Amino acid sequence: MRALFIFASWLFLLTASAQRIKTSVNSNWWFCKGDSSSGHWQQVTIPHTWNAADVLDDEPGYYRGAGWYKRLLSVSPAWKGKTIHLYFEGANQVATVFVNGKKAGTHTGGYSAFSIPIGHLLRFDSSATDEVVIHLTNAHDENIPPLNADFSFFGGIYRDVYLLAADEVHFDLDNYGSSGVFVSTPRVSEQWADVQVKGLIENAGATPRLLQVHTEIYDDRGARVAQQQADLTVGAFGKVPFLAFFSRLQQPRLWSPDKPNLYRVLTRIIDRNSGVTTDETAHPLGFRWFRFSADSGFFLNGKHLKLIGANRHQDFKKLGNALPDALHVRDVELLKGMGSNLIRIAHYPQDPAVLEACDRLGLLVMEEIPIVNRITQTEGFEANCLAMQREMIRQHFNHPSVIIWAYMNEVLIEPRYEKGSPEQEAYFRDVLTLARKLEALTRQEDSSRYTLIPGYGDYEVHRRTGIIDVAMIFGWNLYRGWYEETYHDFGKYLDRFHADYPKVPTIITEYGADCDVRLHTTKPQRFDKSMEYAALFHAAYIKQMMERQYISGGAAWNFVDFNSEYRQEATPHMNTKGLMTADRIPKDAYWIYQARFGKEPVVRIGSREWKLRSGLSVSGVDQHSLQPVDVYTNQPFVTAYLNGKKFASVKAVDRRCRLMVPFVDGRNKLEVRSPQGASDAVDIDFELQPASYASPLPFKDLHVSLGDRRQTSDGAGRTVWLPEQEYKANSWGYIGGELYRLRDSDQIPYGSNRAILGTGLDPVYATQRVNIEAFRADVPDGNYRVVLHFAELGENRMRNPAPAPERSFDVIVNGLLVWKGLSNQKELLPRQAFQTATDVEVRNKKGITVSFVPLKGQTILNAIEVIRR
Ligand code: GCB
Repeated sequence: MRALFIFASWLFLLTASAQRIKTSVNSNWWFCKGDSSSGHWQQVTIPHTWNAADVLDDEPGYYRGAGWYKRLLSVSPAWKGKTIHLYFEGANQVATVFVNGKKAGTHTGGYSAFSIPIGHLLRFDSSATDEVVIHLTNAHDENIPPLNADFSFFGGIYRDVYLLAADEVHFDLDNYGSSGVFVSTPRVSEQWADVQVKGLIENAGATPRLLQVHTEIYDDRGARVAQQQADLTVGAFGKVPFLAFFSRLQQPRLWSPDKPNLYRVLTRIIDRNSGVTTDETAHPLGFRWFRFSADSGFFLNGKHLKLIGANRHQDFKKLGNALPDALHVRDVELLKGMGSNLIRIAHYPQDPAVLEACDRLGLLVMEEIPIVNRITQTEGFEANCLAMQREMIRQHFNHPSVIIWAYMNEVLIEPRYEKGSPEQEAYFRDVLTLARKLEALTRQEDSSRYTLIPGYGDYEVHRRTGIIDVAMIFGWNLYRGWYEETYHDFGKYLDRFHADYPKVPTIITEYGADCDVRLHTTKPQRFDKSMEYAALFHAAYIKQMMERQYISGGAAWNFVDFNSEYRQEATPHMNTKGLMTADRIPKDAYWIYQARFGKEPVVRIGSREWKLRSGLSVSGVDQHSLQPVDVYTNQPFVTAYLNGKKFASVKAVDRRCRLMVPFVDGRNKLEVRSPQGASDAVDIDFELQPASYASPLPFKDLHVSLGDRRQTSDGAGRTVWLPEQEYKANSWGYIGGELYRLRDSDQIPYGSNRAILGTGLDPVYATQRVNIEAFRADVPDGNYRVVLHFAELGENRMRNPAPAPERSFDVIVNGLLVWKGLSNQKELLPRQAFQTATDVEVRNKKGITVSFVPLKGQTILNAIEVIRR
């Protein structure tokens, strides 16, 4: 181990310059999970999380506890006298840093950067190394937000770590993880702009120093447009403020989403005696001004701009929160490519790479600290919240893309106290007190941005508590058409708010619908989690948002599917409201935004990843199946070709062309072209199911999901499950029974919302037919395997589902009793996939009949397969 450590060590060399050196130290760390350092150590590279694997299993829950990291540093003796820090961009959530066995510092909070001075603990001995050890914990702590939220709190040093060495005279390194230099534009117009640069300079040495601060502004093309210098003196171990004010810089090239012209500010500290630069920082600078109006929405640089975009979690398939910078940047590019001009960095500050990309690519940012769902009514909690807000603002102050600082997402929602109880009233009062403190702090830290609190769709509770009046903007997280009834009234909800609060600007901080890319339907319905329902949902929100000028804009929830360990969805442990999958495959909603807001010609075939489809042949024609395919486009019409042959020319309605595609059995090459030449093509494999077994079409293996109106692909491109149909002669289907449906007021209108264990095919098992009498398939004579799938869904409730009442039934296949008394007291375990197969020989055109005979309670069937052997 020791040898490896030495191998892993680094020698930091002093460069000729006296300036600041910042080098990443991501490699060669050793990690040990658990609370003792005697455990098993493994070599890891940062970004790292210890939860990436344990959120992939069937079990709810993930490790919330301690972990240790260690690494050797070999710091050159020449660095003695420098100010040396370890700089962490983020580690979740309480980190204590030790150097050579002594505590260097600690930091609370998993989502902001922090800087720990370590110079005083280093050896500066070329024959010895220094050891850095970090104790980190992501254990729940009532005083640290987030307490409870719909995402997984991955533990680990999941963002870059740097070693930072500055000359003893430097810009303040002890300022909430910020650069210590703050750039602002107090006044901007098309003709001229003022720029202010300020901060503190520290002299960590024992002799007073005569210094000069040199500030330069470079335009987006690299030309220097202004400079200033000021002399100052800093006493021994002292700090002095500096300020550079550039008045009326002429003709600034404005920053906007369309033209994100980025200037740069360079500040340098020069020793007046030696002429040596002792420290230097560079910051982005964007010239823009903006305002929110309660009546007419958002204005940037004097022009009205509807804010359109999405929320973004720092989460990627199999990586958890430990993303390399390139993936952060790519998300911003993908969001921009959707035609957006807005990102809500939710629910916590994110990697600096995100903000840098927003500045560069032109996305307006609202950012917030992770107070989600509830607060703790303690001083400790309050102190942590205030510190987090201060860290966020100081660390990201210089990004021109940021326009809103937010805090407190839906904190009135937690049903901890009985409605109307004194405890609840006291809780509300404490929420308001904390909100006012955060508001005051935010405005004091930064008077150039807006403040915002996001609430949820219970209008009354927000009105009654007075929380709407605290921040400058009120944000609404609205799920009309998802958690509540129809999306058609989402605009009306806001109209009421606007009428009651004519002076409060508003923006839709969230709206979204779950969408599992394996699920498709021609009959979209709330809670079916299909691609098609989510597409309708987003189109409806966009329309109502665009119709109302007072709505500043909206951010869809979420840009990506993300881990939420306690969620039970069609894909358990995931929130699937993303416009993209967890590995960034666009869903149809993404194309809807692109077709509506994208600048380039857009022609996109929807559901392009749905490569294996199935459907019934058109009766009498027996050549093909007619299936709808949506094309999202900003072109007037598209012409469509199937396997090289033109079959339709369709006009766009609301940026969508609906094709009826005559899919043939086997490979289908679908191509669409617009008059301007933009085009798209996909290859789709189609399984043509004979509508009637009397037709000349050959038998195709049948996979049917009962109680289901969706077509489900297995995700691996092998099996496609058809929605149920009622039995018709010469065909197949169920006889008798009804859909498994809601049994209480929680209103889950589709199947069960619980995870099914022992399968990846949760959606197939999550719907069922109850009281079914039989399933018949009039298949041709031959040998078949019949596979039956069951799952005990229990009562259909959002919370605490009760077990289903006792049931037991016989299963008879073509007259043969194959299961005697299949029962939820024995084989059918709660929410556990259960399947059983039986072989049948079909003779004399008798087909297959599977009968379900109740002995006690109701019969059920979740899915059935008929496979030719
Ligand atoms: C919300 C929350 C967000 C959730 C989302 C959902 O209102 O702010 O954290 O993930 O709803 O999907 O339920």
